Amino acid sequence: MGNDVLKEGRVIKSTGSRYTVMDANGDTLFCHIKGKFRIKGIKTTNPVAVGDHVTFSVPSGEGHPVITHIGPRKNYIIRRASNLSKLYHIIAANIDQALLTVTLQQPVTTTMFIDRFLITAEAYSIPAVLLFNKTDLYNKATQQQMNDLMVVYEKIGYPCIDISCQSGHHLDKVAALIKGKVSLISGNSGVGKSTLINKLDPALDLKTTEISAMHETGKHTTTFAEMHPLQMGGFIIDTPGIKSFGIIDFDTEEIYHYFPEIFQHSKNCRFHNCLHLNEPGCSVKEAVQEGQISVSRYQNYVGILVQKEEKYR
Ligand SMILES: Nc1nc2c(ncn2[C@@H]2O[C@H](COP(=O)(O)OP(=O)(O)OP(=O)(O)O)[C@@H](O)[C@H]2O)c(=O)[nH]1
Ligand SMILES: [Mg+2]
Ligand SMILES: [Zn+2]
Repeated sequence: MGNDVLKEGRVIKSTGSRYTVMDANGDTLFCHIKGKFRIKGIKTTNPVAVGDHVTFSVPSGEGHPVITHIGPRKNYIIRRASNLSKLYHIIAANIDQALLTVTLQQPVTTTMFIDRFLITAEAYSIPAVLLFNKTDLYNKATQQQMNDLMVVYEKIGYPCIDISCQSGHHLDKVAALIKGKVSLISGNSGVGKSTLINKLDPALDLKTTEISAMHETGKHTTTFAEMHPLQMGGFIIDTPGIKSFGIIDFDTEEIYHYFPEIFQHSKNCRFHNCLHLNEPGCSVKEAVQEGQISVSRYQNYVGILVQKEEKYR
């Protein structure tokens, strides 16, 4: 009694009322929460999220360890608890990077898909990296297409790596990138996410891990995120919900803020509220004409803007 020990750790799994916390030694234990935790500005269904740094007290006698404090979050991703709900569910917090796996063949990842993903990552303050997979399938023309895209995205500031899970090409680079970090892997179905993860850490076997969540009480139908520890150090975040990453409701005027190169040029537009469509004195359109901003990025920006406006008409 009264000799509770305070320890620190990281939430790696949440199943509603119970949290799996990994301590500094890499040991995991189940924790409960005590009291109320609130985040400013949003109402959430879950107070503690996967990825949270927490302080917990371990009772000297009987009973579960209890989470008593949550450290500040550098970022977090959320989704609505249900379609019309004002409540949000925090999927994960403190993510170091988002790896978007894209393929130019089997299947074709569109630049629209890439750009939608990237603006969401920007809005969440999560650094993004593009992995071009299945390069073993590419002929000269497809390779050229990939190189052109890599130039476009590298220039904006998104690192790009061409890889092949089949041949193992540049998988060492991906390993170096994820080592010791919390990475979220995303991308269209069939681009090779599971294949990649299993190549990087054969011990992981994600499917098996998911099924092992047997002792979850049937109360919650929500699928909870999980951080899978990597043997090399670091974690991979995997959740079905993150496949549709674009769940942020953007305001029309803020969309271009998440296209870093458009945002940069917008500072020189004549009108401070320029949307870079047909306004006179638009520096963004000038930069597109001069080739400083890629045409496809600009078109996707306009496409996202138009689609958003149509939704509310
Ligand atoms: N040729 C080739 N095929 C690959 C490569 N990487 C993965 N594949 C194949 O692509 C197919 C889909 O791979 P998955 O790893 O299941 O794709 P996924 O992204 O996990 O798909 P979902 O789980 O549906 O989202 C499998 O048949 C893989 O063998 C690659 O580098 N080259
Ligand atoms: Mg998969
Ligand atoms: Zn403009």
